[in-house]
Amino acid sequence: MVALIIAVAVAAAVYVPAEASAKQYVVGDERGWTNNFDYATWAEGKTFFVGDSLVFNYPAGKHNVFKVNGTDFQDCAKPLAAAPPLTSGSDEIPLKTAGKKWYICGVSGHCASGQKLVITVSEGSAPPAGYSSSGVAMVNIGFAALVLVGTLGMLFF
Ligand SMILES: *[C@@H]1O[C@H](CO)[C@@H](O)[C@H](O)[C@H]1NC(C)=O
Ligand SMILES: [Cu+2]
Repeated sequence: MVALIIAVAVAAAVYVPAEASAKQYVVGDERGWTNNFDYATWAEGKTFFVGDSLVFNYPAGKHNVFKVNGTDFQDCAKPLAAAPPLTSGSDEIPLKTAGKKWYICGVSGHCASGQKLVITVSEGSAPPAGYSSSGVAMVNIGFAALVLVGTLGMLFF
């Protein structure tokens, strides 16, 4: 009986959806988007994938979000002819492409005091090559067989 429970638990653990779902990252977590916060440390250890999104939360009017390039990020310079900043106070930015992404606050002095975020977005967390839906079917069949064997086992032993 214990063996059955273990077998079923293992089968259930194996049977998880293969595709990780898109994540929504609240930049700065409960601190939100603010100055005097270390966003490098916040981003450390996080792996961003295409399809994920960032949410910048702040009191509207106090801050804003400019998407910039690496040079402007280093210099804390607002982009010259780029798109206007996001200003809603709850700005969601979908991560549509892989690569480095840079964001700064355009309010005077804020970027210099740390209100800047750089992340690296990785290609989608798609199933690895060679994986196919038949793999899921096999696991399903295996799981059903386990349940059947387990049920028979309980009847006969
Ligand atoms: C970054 O953008 C600025 C304009 O805001 C531009 O002058 C500069 O050449 C760009 N740098 C790179 C590396 O693309
Ligand atoms: Cu700011």
